Amino acid sequence: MSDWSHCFHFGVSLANQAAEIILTSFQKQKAVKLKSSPADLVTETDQRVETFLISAIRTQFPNHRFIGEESVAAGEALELTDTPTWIIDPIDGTVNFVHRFPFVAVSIAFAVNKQTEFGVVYSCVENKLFCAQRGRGAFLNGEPLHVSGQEDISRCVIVTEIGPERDDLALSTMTSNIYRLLRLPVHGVRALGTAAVDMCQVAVGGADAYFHVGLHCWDIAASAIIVQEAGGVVIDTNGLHFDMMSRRVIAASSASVAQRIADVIQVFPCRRDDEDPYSSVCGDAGACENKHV
Ligand code: LIP
Repeated sequence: MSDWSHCFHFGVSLANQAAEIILTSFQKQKAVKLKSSPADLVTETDQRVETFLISAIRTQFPNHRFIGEESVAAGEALELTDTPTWIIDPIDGTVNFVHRFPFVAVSIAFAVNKQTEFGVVYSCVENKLFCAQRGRGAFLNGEPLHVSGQEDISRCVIVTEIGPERDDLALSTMTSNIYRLLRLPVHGVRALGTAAVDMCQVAVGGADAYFHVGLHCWDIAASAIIVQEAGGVVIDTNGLHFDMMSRRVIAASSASVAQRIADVIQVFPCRRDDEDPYSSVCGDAGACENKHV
């Protein structure tokens, strides 16, 4: 197994420097632009952080590739190859950042041969740095992490998100999923507004599961390995193998809770991250399985 520790330590250093940029602007007024919907925002700080990260990595590792949220938004192709690739969300929780809601994170993952080697999620207002290297455990500010191990869905706190989609199908699917889980019942449903930090709550054991449909690889690539290295389970909403490009995820304290959530929730159609943006919404029916029956 190749040792990517030098890249990992470089990534942690970059996350700390990115956090300084974010915190410098956190209390200031922000100029906001819209992307895919009135709730999908981007600020100058998002772009500045991503430019800083890519520039620093390119200087250190000129042959590596990148998948960055704002680069993709600017039209760069989204393709995960076998080449060492940095998967970056400069500010996960941009709406929170704009509103000064104190859950914003820089998320940095690193994949080789399409396998994630490490993930770093720095929730910078909280000053909580979550990280994991494949096969070496998960940590919060240097302390080992482990999931709750909860196996009874009725004793779970579940984290999810109402994403930026505002069409009737997506909104009805997301809200009815919350209704169905609460009726099981479960102990509670929570949403922090950042997928990366949401998922890290499962790694900490403060929540027992997280699920979401419609997010992107940069939102969850880092937190997925953090949950896995904390002893958790990460699968697709169809109950099968997790695929960071599918835009669907369930992360849980145990396989039984993950499967129970897969049985209960429904999904809405969304294009895979690596799908041609000009193809039909559900180019791959399997990838966009819609359980509306
Ligand atoms: C955010 C996700 C969150 C979702 C938001 C947004 P961003 O990512 O982390 O789960 O609910 O709508 O997509 O855009 O702040 O990087």
